[in-house]
Amino acid sequence: MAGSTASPSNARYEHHHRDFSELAARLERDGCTADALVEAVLEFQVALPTWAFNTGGTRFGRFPIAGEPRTLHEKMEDAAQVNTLTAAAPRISLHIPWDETDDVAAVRADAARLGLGFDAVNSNTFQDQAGQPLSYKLGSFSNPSAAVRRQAIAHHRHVIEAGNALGADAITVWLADGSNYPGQMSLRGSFERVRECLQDVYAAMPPHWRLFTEHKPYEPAFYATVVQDWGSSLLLAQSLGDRAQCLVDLGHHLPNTNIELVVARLIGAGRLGGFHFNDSKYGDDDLTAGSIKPYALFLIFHELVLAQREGAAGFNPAYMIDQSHNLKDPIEAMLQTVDQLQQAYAKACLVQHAVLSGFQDSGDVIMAERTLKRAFEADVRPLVAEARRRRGGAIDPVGAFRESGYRARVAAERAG
Ligand SMILES: [Mn+2]
Repeated sequence: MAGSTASPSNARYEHHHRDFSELAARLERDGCTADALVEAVLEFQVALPTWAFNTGGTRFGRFPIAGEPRTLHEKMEDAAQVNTLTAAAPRISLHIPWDETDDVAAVRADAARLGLGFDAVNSNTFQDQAGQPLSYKLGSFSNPSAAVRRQAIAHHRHVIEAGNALGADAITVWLADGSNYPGQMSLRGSFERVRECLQDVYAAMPPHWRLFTEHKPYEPAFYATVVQDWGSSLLLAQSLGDRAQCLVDLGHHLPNTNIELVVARLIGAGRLGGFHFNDSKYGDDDLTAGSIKPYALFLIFHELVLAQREGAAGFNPAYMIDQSHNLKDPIEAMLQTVDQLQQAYAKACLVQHAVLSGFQDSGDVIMAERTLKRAFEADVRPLVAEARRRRGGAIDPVGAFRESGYRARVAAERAG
C-alpha cells in the first residue's frame, strides 16, 4: 500500500492510529475484520462532475470565488485535488458542450498526467446554444417539430463521439422536456417521441456503451415532465435494449419519496445504471450528499452493497455526483461529499446481511431494524480515514486541502 506522501498533514493526526485501533477492536467483537472493511471501502469510487467545480447559482444570482476554473484543464486540476485527497474519485463526468474540446489528444494526455479517467458524458438540450438553428423552448426529443428532434439527436451523436474519443463508455440523458400547462402538449405523444429519438441515440452508441435515462418530477417543466419518474425511465430503458439503464438522481424525487425502494426496484429489474448523489430538503436542491438525510443515504447504500454482495444480475452502477455549490468552496464541498459517501458505504458494509435476513424471516421487527441501525450508528470515520491513508490520501481531506494553500495559489494563477 502507498504511504502518505500525498498528504503531509497526516503526520499531525497522531490520534488517528489510536482511534482506528479502538474501532478495529470494537468491530472484531462484532465479528468483522477491520482490514477487510478497509479493503471494502477502497473499492468504492465516485465520479466528479466538471460543472460542480465552479460556484453554482440560482436564478437569483451567483457569488463567484477567486480561483474558479476557467477551462476544462483547470477543472481537471481541481478534480485531481479531490482524487488525491480522497483516493476515491479517479474519474470525471463531462458535460457537452460546456466541456467541448477540439484537442482530444491534449485532454487525454492531461487526464492521464493528473491520474483521471472519464465516466459517463452528459448531453445538453435543456438550453439553446449560441448559433444553434432551432430552439428547444418547447422541448427537444418531445418537440412536435421533427426538425428540432433531428437536431437534438445530432447533438447526442456528437456527445457520444466526443465521449468515445476520450475513453468514456456511457451517456447520461436528462431531458428538461415537458409542459408547464395542461393542454400544452400530448402526454402520450410526447413520451412516444422521446422513446423514438432515444432509439436513434441508442443505435448510435458503440457496442460497449451504456445509455442512462435520468428522471425528474418537475422543473423546468412545472406541469408534466416527460420522463417524470422511475417508472417512465424504466419503460424507456426496457424498450431500448439491454444497454439502457436508469440513473437515479437523489434530488429528482418528490418530498418523502422512498428512494431506497426505487433503487431496490431498479436493481430487481436489472436496470439500475447509475447515481447522481446529492441531498435535498425540498426538491432538486443540489446540496452536499449526506447533509440533510444521512439515514436515507445509508439505506440507499445498504441496497447497493447488498446487491453487490449478492451479485445481482446487471448490477454495475456508475456512481457520480451532481451538486451545485452556491456557498461552499466547490473543491471543499466535493471533498466533504466524497467523505460522506465513503462513510455511508462503509456503514452499509457493516450490515450483517445473514443476521438481518434471519430476523426478516422470523418476523422480528425490532431486531431487524436494530441490525440496520447498529451499522448506521457506528462511527466509521477512523475506518474511511484509514482507507484513504493507505492509498496515499488524507486522513482529513478538507483540513489537508486548507493546509495545502491550493485555493490561494490558483486564485493568483487564474486571475482575470
Ligand atoms: Mn442529475
